[in-house]
Amino acid sequence: MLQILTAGESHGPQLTAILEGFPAGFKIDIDKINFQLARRQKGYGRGGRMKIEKDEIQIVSGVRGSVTLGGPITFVIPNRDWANWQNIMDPVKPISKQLNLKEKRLAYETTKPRPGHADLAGAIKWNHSDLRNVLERASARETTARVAICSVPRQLMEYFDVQFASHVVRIADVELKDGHDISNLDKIIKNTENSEVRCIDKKTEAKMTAAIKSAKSKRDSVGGVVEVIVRGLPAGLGSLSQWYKRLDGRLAQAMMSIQSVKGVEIGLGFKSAAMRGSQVHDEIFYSKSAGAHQKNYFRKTNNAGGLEGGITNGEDIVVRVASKPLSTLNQPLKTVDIKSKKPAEAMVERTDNCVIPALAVICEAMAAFVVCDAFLEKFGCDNLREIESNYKNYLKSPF
Ligand code: EPS
Repeated sequence: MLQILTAGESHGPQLTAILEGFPAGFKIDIDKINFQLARRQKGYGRGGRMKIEKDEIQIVSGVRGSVTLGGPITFVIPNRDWANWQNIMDPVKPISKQLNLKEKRLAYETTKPRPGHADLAGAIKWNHSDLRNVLERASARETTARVAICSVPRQLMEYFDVQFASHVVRIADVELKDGHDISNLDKIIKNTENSEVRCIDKKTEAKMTAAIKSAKSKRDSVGGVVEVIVRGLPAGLGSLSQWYKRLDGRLAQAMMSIQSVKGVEIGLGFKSAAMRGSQVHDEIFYSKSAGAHQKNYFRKTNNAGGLEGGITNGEDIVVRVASKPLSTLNQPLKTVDIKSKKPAEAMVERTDNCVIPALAVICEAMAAFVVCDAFLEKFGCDNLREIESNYKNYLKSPF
């Protein structure tokens, strides 16, 4: 079983990520990991923090000469912003007595929880009177660690010819027209890398950018929807034998765990509820050209999003993920001061206006982790040689 753990506060010295259960003997490409981190940092609507950070990993365990050893793999990503927070966030020393005005605000104006944020729920849970003790870990800064560590399973999947792509299909009320063509993944990848909102259509891109700009001018934030596509996975990953083994459920949990996410759909998703069975289900065909990874069975439609019975059917996995607008607002909503219990305005922290382009990259990373876990379940997880041989046998075996 593949597992990831992350640690670190948003303004602490570093983020740490551990990957357990990854096979030995796989050569990882460090530049490709840092490339994923750079993709996550981009996007129109990001705030001031991204001008400070330049995320890059340091590998501290589980790898020797770029080749995985079989033990836990640990990455560390230093927070450059830490230099500005040492007086407040030191893991050992109490908050410094010599703070400037800005530091004082960051250290002590932390009793007015933001509606929609983890502030209040986390404070009640852990009995914290200082909301910074909650928000530092709740922060989506944590997704840096996820994207970094999930690049390793992603590279393994790419080695087995699996492709990952994503694009933004909605920002606020601007939506990419339904029925967009996802047949050419290379084109999607190229177009999204050249778009500051990761949208494949230039006209929609302009409208999305305008929606972010307009919200920003009103000191507001916007949410959106991203679509992730995973192509080339063999049929038969995941299982229907138990609820927790179903791959659609595992993907949904991974996506829902990303900060701000409020909805996940697979394939047609919610739309299928309003349609008839005859319109929804993907008819089955057989052709030698369909590919050994799906035993030559194929579909002309993919409303199921590549998953039936919680198991891959060899078609593209298509997952859509919806995020609410960020909850840190420069025009604060009403709240209650947890110290005085009096009505107040929610605290204001530096923030982004839109993180939907980054969400696309984070969702790709989580998808890579989940499908790699299922792949290793089926084809072995101790060493690359064994996995390659099992996979080759699977491709050759007739069905
Ligand atoms: C975040 C608030 C902002 C974001 C941060 C997530 O950080 P700061 O409070 O330092 O301005 O920039 O995202 C990242 C740092 C990142 O790397 O994505 C929040 O409250 O979730």
